Amino acid sequence: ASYSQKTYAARGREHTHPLACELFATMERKQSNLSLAADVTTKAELIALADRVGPFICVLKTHVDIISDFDSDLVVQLQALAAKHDFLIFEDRKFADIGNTVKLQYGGGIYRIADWAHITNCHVIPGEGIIQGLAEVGMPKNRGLLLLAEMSSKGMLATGEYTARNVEMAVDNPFVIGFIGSRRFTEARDLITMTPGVGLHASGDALGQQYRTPETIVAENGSDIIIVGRGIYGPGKDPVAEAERYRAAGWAAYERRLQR
Ligand code: BMP
Repeated sequence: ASYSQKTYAARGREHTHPLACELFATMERKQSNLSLAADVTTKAELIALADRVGPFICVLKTHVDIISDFDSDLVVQLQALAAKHDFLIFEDRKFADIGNTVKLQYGGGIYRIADWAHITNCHVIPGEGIIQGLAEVGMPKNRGLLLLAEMSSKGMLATGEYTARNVEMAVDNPFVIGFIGSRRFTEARDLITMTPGVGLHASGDALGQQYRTPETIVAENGSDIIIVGRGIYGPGKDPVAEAERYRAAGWAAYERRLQR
């Protein structure tokens, strides 16, 4: 049977990557396949949002380089919230350079991403060396990597042969736990798909974002985790009510998929 026909709990028991086991177990415990894309721009806003929405999510997705007052205390506080609310942290860094450079970017600089982000991601434009460079830093820390096999935005160029090469590289590299993309890509091993561009509130934004529903993404396409940002915290929204709405919608779509 396809991995998308198996429960998250069973996949967590059988997975070979300890971080994937932890992620699936968290999803099952919280009955949540929802990740919050917390694209707010100050420390205080990020901490407040993560604390309010934390109970409903399995993964907090960050862009630390948009925080105007970033400091190492932010990371300490995010880690405390991850422990309090039982979620993992995914820094959406989208590395895209040669292996040697991304090693320095991932492990060092101001952000020291590998020290606190359970998950990060990269483009494979430079070739397989980018995965090897990131793995040298992340593997000893038990981190996991997602490849951007597709994107959600209008006119994106990650299609066809490029997407297929992403899938081959993911299958071959044990540091890779999955993809950013719109569907399940392979049964070669249990790679997790996380999908941004999910929304019940709009069909897109003015800058090319395109939204699909949890039902399409999880029940029909076999993706595992929905990533929702402005649908939860956008103008006029109640983030707690929206987070619970998206959590319930994502979980219901997962349950329907198991029955298909
Ligand atoms: P929103 O739901 O507010 O549109 O936010 C989507 C989030 O997912 C953003 O943080 C964006 O950087 C990220 N994202 C995306 O939208 N499309 C992709 O293909 C890859 C992404 O990481």
